[in-house]
Amino acid sequence: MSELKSVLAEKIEHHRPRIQRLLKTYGDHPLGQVTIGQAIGGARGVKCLVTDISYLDPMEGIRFRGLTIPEVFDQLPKPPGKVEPYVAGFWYFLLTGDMPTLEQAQAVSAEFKKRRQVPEYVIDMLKGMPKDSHPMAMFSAGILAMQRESIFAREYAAGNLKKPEYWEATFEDAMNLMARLPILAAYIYRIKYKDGDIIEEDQSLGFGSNFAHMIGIPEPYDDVCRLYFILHGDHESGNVSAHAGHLVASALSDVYYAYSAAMNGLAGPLHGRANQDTLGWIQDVLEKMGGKAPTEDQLEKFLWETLNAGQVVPGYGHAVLRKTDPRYTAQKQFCEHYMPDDELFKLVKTIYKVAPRVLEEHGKAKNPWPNVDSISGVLQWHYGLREYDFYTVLFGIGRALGVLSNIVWDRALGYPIERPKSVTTAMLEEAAGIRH
Ligand code: HAX
Repeated sequence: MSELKSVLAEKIEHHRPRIQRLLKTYGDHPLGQVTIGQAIGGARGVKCLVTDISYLDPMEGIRFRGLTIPEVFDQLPKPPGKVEPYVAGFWYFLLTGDMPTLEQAQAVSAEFKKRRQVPEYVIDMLKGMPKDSHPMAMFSAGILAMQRESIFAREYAAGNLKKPEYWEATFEDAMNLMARLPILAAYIYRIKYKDGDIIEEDQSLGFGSNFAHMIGIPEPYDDVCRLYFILHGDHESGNVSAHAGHLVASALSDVYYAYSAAMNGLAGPLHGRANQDTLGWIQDVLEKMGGKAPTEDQLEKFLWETLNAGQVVPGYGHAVLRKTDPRYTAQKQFCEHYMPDDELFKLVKTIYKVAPRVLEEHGKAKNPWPNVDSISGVLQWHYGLREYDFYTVLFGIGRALGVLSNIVWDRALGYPIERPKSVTTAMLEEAAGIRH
């Protein structure tokens, strides 16, 4: 058994009685009331999911396993000579809640290397997809195609697993899928945009570096990748991708089914695709300006045009956050340090000066501040990844860190199949005392 798995096994043994006690002794304790507004309004704020992987405070932003973003980046071990930490170390941290040592991070990195072969039939299938398929459709299809590799599905069907052991087969699946996602994504990139001219993996390189190598972009793009994957790792459990993954897995569907479903949710313009749309919006503005950067007044006009056309300003607003997303701030700091003169970055900063004011005046968005997606594409563009419909796939690689950690824990703690109750409109009217 790997060290990560045995540490995890210990944590799980320790955690199980806490959940059992809460359920048995305090199961009827209320956590709040659900209002009619929440039932109609996408369950906003309803507390009915449990996770210890991350917590999102509306004012402070995300904490991973109790640590803020700067604390996580400060404490995670880094590959020698690199600026950004091991993604494998972050996976260790999310799964166990323990900050790994350099050796522990490197051990997980080595384990990922052993598991990262994407089967040939997946590559053939991707090559057979129409050229104009969205890369997220290719990503989701590639993950789903690998379902036949699931150890959990095979062992479960053979009747070999007892409930307390479900997590172990799920952990093996999660390790395999996690290791393969960057490889799958790189294949998609090369097939879709580079005429199928595939760059083979390099066993001397880890999760982020090998991805950068297979995409075909030199250093320091590997650091950008590690930063990007970690920042997008998790955002507690209620967002569409995390929730979709949890929901599908709750039916004891394996991680391939569950993560493919999560990616279908991430592909939506109100969720992960906002990073693609942000770059698209900025490019539109530049095109209308004949390539010149707009002034603040001109930007204000473009923002109003977008809003008056009934569209959202991509990269702004959030369902939970009520201030600037610290994931935006972390990327901004990277840009300030490594690419302060980049024209697009300057434009993103100008948008930051104007958009919150315009959104406030517009009066609809509860949060006029930028989220993670308003800046992430600028880094990619700067370092040479300019096919911006691919950006959500990058998000999808990172998001697996949180979603798959959660699914391993869901299995370990025996969380049941999810099944909230629906009501009819007439029942809501009756509850409100409305008479027809
Ligand atoms: N531009 C214009 N209008 C916006 C807006 C924006 N950026 N953000 C919210 N609104 C509007 C909503 O569309 C809604 O309008 P209606 O009443 O007409 O339906 C109203 O303001 C209230 O919405 P809200 O309560 O503030 O926000 P929601 O919780 O409903 O939605 C969203 C949160 C992130 C989906 C929303 O802010 C949005 O559409 N933002 C733009 C897209 C985006 O950046 N998405 C990525 C979010 C981060 C993420 O998940 N990344 O994956």
